Parts: sequence; C-alpha cells; structure tokens
Amino acid sequence: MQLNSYMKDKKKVIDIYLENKLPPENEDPQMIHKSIRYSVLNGGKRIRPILTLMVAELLGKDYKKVLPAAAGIELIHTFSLVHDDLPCMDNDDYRRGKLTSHKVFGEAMAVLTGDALLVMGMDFICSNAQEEGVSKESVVAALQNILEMLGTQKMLGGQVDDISWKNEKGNEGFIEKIYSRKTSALIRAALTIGALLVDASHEQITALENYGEKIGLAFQITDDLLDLQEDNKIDDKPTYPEIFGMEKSKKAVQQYCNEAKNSLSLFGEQASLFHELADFIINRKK
Ligand code: GRG
Repeated sequence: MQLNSYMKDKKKVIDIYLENKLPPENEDPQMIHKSIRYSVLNGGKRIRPILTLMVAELLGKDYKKVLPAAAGIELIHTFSLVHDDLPCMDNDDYRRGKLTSHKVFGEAMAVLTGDALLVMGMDFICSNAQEEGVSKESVVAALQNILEMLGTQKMLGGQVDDISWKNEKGNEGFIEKIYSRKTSALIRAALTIGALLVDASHEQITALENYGEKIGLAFQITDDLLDLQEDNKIDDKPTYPEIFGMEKSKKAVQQYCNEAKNSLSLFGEQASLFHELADFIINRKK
C-alpha cells in the first residue's frame, strides 16, 4: 500500500468526520464554535488520528471502529497547539499558514477554545463506546491512557520544562526527556488507544508504544530542523539542532527512525505502512 494515497484517503475520512461532528458556527455561543472550527478545520496533517486508524487496520479490524477516538485525539492535539501559540507560551502569530486563534479571536477566546477542544476530545473518545464490538472497558482503558499521556509526568510536564528550562550545553538526556513528554506522549497515545479499542495483546501494545516513542522524538527533532531552515532564527529557548548541530541532529533522527521500525518486528511485513510513515516523518517538508 502506498503511504501517500493511504494518508490522503484517511485524512479525508477524518476531515469529513470532524466537519460533521463539530458544532456548526451558527450554534450558540457562536463565537466559540466559530473559533473551534477555525482551528480544527484548517489543513493539519492529521498524523495522530491516521496512526490510530492504521493500528486498527494492522490488527485486522475496520478503521471505522476507532474513528471517534481518532478524531478526539486530533481535537486534543489542536487544543495543545492553540495553547502553545498563546503570547504567554510560544507567542506565535501563524499556525498552518493562517493567523493563530488568539490573533483572530483574542486571547481569552483562544484559552477557552483550547479548553473546549480538550473537553470535546475526551467526549469523542467516550463516544467510541457506541461502536459495535468496542467494549466499555476498552474505552475506559483508552481514556485512562490519554489522561496519563497528557498529565504532569507527560505532555503537560514536558511543556512546563520546555518553557522554563535554561540551556545546559550537552544535556542531551534532558532535552530528549522534554521531547519524549511534550511530543512523543500524544503520538504514543494515538497508537495505544487504537490498540486498546480493538483489544490488542500486551505485546502488541508495547511494540506500538515503543514505535510511538521513537517516531515522536524523530518528529520533534525534524520539526526543529525545519523551523531552523525556515527562518534561521535562534530561540532564547534552544532546540536539539541548536545545541547539537545539524549533523548530529540528522543522525539522531535517522537512528530514532530505525529504532521505531525495529520495534515493530513482531508484525513483520504487515507493518510496512508504519515503516513508510516513519520515513515520511523524517523526510517531510513541514
Ligand atoms: C496536555 C493538559 C495539557 C496541556 C498542554 C500547550 C501544551 C500543554 C503542550 C504543547 C506541546 C506541543 C505544542 C508540542 C509540539 C508538538 C508538535 C511538533 C506539533 C506539530 O504537529 P504537526 O506537525 O502539526 O502534526 P499539524 O499542523 O500537521 O497538525
């Protein structure tokens, strides 16, 4: 299966689902619904929900069984982007080539938009219990996993350290620990939740989590490399390539990519799409 056409098809499925399930702009309070739709329906790559659907298919199930949860993960991802862009965090004016939420709707509304997306994302995951053949127990396990991956030991904690750390040159372990929490944790959850909802074995879940951890690290360092190439700006908050240089960063990315692929050895050839996705992540242009 060609990754490009797979991603295009599945992105469309996710976009249509979100378009239909998000409250319409004319539903009161209109401002928040406009703002939610503005941030969600604006051309994200949808990598996390695509991973959730890929896991269901890898394990021989129909991707539709995990579609509500996959869409929920995309809402949670969008929440993190809206809050990350705020002036009190990364202070970004543009996201996905468009003005950021706070630039269009104001800061207070952007905070509330993030809040609403987090709550709605959880609700979408709960609603996955209505899919035929998905047990309530597996939905509770999925919820528990996402809550753990977002908590102070994972994404939230990673963001705390990301906005507050000072550059200690050569502290590779520390920056990787930040990336593992702020970026890998949600990518991992996208895979784990897909697996839990279709009752994967413990061994399969562990393999997918290892894959998620490694592609997450490769993803974030690639993101840093792309940022550096794009505006060549050196942040006051240094990134992996700014500390270790382009060459070492590219090597690290390749190594994480290889390790990610190796983690899926128990699936053999069946995991070829996951291998292609790992390559896509490190070779992407944005
Ligand atoms: C988890 C409760 C809780 C709070 C959130 C704001 C925050 C704390 C975390 C932000 C973490 C963050 C923004 C990490 C960066 C991850 C990253 C590389 C995002 C870009 O992802 P892409 O390229 O984006 O998949 P698209 O636009 O394609 O969706």
